[in-house]
Amino acid sequence: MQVEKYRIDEHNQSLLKEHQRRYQFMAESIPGAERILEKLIAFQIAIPSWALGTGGTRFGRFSGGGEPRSLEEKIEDVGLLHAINQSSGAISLHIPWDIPQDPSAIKALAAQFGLRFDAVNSNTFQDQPGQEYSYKFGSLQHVDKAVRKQAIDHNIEVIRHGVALGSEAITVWLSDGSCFPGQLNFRKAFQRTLEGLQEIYAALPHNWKMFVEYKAYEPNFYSMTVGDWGQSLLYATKLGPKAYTLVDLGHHLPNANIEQIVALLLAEGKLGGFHFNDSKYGDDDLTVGSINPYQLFLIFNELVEGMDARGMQHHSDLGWMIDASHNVKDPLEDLLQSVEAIKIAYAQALLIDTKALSAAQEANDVAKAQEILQSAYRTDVRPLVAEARLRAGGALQPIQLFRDLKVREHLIKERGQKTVATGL
Ligand SMILES: [Mn+2]
Repeated sequence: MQVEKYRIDEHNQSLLKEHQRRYQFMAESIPGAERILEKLIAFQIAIPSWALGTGGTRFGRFSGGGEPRSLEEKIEDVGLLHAINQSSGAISLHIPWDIPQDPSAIKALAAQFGLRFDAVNSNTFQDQPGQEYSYKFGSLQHVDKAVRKQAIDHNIEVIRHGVALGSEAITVWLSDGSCFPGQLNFRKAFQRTLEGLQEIYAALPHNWKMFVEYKAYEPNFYSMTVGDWGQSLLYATKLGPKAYTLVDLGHHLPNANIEQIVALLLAEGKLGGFHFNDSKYGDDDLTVGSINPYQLFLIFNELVEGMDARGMQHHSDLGWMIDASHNVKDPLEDLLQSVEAIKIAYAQALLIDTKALSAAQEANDVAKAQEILQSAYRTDVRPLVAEARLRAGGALQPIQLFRDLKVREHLIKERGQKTVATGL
């Protein structure tokens, strides 16, 4: 299904008067509203190919119907989101779930929807049919050299697929670790993993980045071989200038101060990118901003401050990706909500009076510092974000348009009720 431009225009026309009233009121009270709008329009968030269908949990999976059956249909779905919000102009693929049979045709299809390919993701956390060696006891950390070689070769193959599509980064997330004390020699596991990553790193094209993603626990419950940002930073530092740490918001122990982690990684020039999601307890992969929008805002505060301090381009110098899973919502509505939440947090962070905040910090004026942050956080920036969408050619109310167009009903008619997104 494709969303025709006139449907978006009709939708916007019906809401325009009320929107303009709200936006005008807001623009008058915000210094530099035009500058913020430009940044919001440029800021694009990559949609992961695995989040377009119902994810389910290890207990069960309840399909919503009309899920994409192929890579082509996944690209079509992201194109649909991008047409509606003009903020999802990239897709992040997962190999082997999304191996393109004809890369140039896939590239052309994506370009037709205005999409580019963000980081490609490798998979050594499950065994594929016909695979020679098992990853049951890890991949790059494995005691058997043949298993390690298989994992290295797979990652290099993922880079090759990414090159064909114009991607410029690989995200390596390893499920390696141990479930019980004594199972693993930590030092040897680290060393073997480092050596494997070094071989993959050596295969990176000159303009590529490698993102080393960490995770505190699960699927291993006693130790993870890339378990936290310190370990990831250690690998990335030893690997070299093209290696970076990737922060997935759900991959920390409870109450971790993620904004502080972000600030330090940025200061070290080692923050590569983000996997956005939200959580209450662990790696819950919930809709971005659904549980803790204040934390998201505080993270964006550090991102904006830290990137500005280093003279970085907000929209292009880090990888911005969603990594979520949807069990009870329509995946596409969930993704529209996630993108909106990210843009709202970003817009709020852009409103912070950084000079005044810095002065309050220098004066140890704690109450003032809090007032400055929360004054930005408590500003309803939705008219600003909607104005950015409108100027970019998107819809004023993405979810409303999605429902008015009966997108899901159309997709079910096209693809069937019982489809299962490939890879899930
Ligand atoms: Mn992730």
